[in-house]
Amino acid sequence: MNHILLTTDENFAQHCGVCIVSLLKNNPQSEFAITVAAMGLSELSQVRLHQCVDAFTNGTLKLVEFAEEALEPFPQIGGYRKNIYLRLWVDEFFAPDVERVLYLDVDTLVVDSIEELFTDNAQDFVVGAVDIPFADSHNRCHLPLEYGYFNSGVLLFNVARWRTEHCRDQLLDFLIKNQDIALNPDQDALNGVFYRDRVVLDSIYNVITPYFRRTDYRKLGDQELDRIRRDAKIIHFNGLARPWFYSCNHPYQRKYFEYLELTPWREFTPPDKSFYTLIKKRLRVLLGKESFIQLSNIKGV
Ligand SMILES: [Mn+2]
Repeated sequence: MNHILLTTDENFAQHCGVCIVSLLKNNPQSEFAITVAAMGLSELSQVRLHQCVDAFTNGTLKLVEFAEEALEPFPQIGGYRKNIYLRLWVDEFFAPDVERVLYLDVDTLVVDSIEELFTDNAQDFVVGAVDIPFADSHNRCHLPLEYGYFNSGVLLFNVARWRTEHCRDQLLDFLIKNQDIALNPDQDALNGVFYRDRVVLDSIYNVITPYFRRTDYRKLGDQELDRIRRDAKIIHFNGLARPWFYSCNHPYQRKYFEYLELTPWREFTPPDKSFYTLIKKRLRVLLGKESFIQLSNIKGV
């Protein structure tokens, strides 16, 4: 049984449902116990999330209503909502014998088997995560240059160590000391505190948006770029690349809408959907102005 954590609010409930469907559909050989922690999720969204899981035979769902008071000591930084910190309570959402949990941002799609994340024997880590290439956040996070800076949208938690080493308290301490500089609050804190205790996951487990832009990561070399695009297992629509906006030209937008069809949110229409947006979108490609690459072979059933 593989354990998964997602956190959401009412605004992202639909994307949470899409993410869950992508996970269950593309991992038919694996079984998942999914926990969704949320604050203020409507009755309707709760029912719908259950329907997403019930449509498959390889998953169960536990919904946890998170008590907001627990967030009080955590600083509110920049424009971020405090619910970004919910993932840090991973130890409280699962039974004491659960040792490993995969956290997924709800703006991700799982497009291939992720079983390997749960079957390897690595124990010597607090968290597993994927590097952000060319990140310039080292000074800010007091991070030695020889360590990579990771994205916190996909996190493999060693919950056993999370419990015994009081990791959440260590992060709170970092955040309070660095609240003026921690631009990406949870991510900076996780990097700043656990860089020595991180296992580096292959980039295919968190393929962030720049990988699908034509020029952003060119310095990685064609071979590595092609490999990551071809072998992608988890797509992360981070930054401004929101596939639920019609104007978005991310190559995996099509998959988002395919999985959306399998959820009770299938009636959703993007707020910016219009003939005008369609023409603009097509023109950007025709005129060579589109920053996203066009991919004909994308992953996911
Ligand atoms: Mn994200």
